[in-house]
Amino acid sequence: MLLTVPALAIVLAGCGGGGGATTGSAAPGARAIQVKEMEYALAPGKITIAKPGTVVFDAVNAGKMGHALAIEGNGVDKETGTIDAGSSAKLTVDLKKAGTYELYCPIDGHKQLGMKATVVVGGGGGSSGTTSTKGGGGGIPGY
Ligand SMILES: [Cu+2]
Repeated sequence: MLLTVPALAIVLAGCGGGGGATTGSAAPGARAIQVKEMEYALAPGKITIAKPGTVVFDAVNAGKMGHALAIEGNGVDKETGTIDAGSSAKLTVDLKKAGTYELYCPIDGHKQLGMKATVVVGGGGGSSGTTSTKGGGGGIPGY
C-alpha cells in the first residue's frame, strides 16, 4: 500500500509556498504552458520561464491539419507524436539548464513555414529571485 504517498504530497504542497501563483492542477513544481498550433505558427512565439524546472507544454492543435510539438536545446530533444486537428497533447520536459530552447513543429517543412517559438529559461540564481529576510542566522543586530 502506498498510504504514505498522498500524505507526503500534501505536506510538500503545503510548505512549497513562495512560488508564483500556480493555479493549475499540474504536478507540484511543474509549470503548464499552453501552446497553440496552427498553419503555420505557434502561439505564443516567445515563452519566458523564470527558472529551470519541469515544464508541461500543452500543445493544442487549433489548425486544420496534423501537427506535433518538439523542443530542442541544451541537451533536451523531445517531441510528441502527430496531434490531429482539434486535439491536444502534452509534452513534459525537464528544462534543467538556463538558456534558450527551440520549440517547433517537426512535421515536414512546418518549422520553415513559421511553426516555431523560442523558450527562454532564466537563471533562477542571480540578482533578483528570493531575497529572504532570514538574515544569515547569526545576525545579532547592532554588533
Ligand atoms: Cu505543423
